[in-house]
Amino acid sequence: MPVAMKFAVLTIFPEMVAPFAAHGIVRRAVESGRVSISVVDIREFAAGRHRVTDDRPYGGGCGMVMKPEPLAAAVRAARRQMPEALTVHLTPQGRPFDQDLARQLAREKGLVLVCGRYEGVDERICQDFVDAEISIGDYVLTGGELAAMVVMDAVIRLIPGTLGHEDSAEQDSFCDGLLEHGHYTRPSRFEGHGVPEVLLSGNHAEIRRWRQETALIRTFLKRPDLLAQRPLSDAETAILKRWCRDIERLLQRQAEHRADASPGDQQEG
Ligand code: 6GU
Repeated sequence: MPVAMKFAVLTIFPEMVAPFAAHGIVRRAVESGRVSISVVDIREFAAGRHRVTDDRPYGGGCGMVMKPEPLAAAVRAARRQMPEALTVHLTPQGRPFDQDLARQLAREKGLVLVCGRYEGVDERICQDFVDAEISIGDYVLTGGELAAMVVMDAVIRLIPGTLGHEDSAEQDSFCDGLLEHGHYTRPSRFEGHGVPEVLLSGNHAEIRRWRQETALIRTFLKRPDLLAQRPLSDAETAILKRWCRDIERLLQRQAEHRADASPGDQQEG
């Protein structure tokens, strides 16, 4: 099995990243040879007896900055091993990571993931040694390691053959821009709650329709922003129109009830 994707993670905390490759689907991807993950200790590229990787910021201020020389040497060494790889710096200043970007990265031959620590890395590294900057969200982490693992996880599961079922990645949340429908397994009653009848019916066309409908309505209720930027299919438009009609009919019936009620009843309500 030729390696489909090579990762190198550059960090001063290799022990934090190493266990990532030891579990679940990621582990299987590595063991099958589809994926390789090498964790590179930036400190090994630092000079001197103390192998210092950070220093005080020019201009003063609090916090430390990662020195450029060890980072540059580590990036160069990783690129020598993986000449076709894209070098990515994980930073809150980067492009927001999402499923589209994960799909894009899954087409690369390799990724060199540069994890910063302290207040940041020397700006000259950002300019000259990095092809892309990625952020995993609008919050601040103490370092890029968790972000690198998030990116690797999302990318690895998109590499053909890494998931058990070949079609699993196509059925994901976000694959078609919607959240997923709900999932149920045995028992059929749990603490007073049943399972939607249709899922027990064995009618696969009906089940597909139910899943499509609940995925759409759930997305509308939980993440309307996802629908706003995505064209609706004819079937989806029909589903939403039917819900609109049902809601209008309900409101109409309520209005009729109020009109039927006597003035005395109305004062009580
Ligand atoms: Cl990539 N790094 C850090 N340090 N904080 C973050 C981040 C990355 N993405 C969101 N917050």
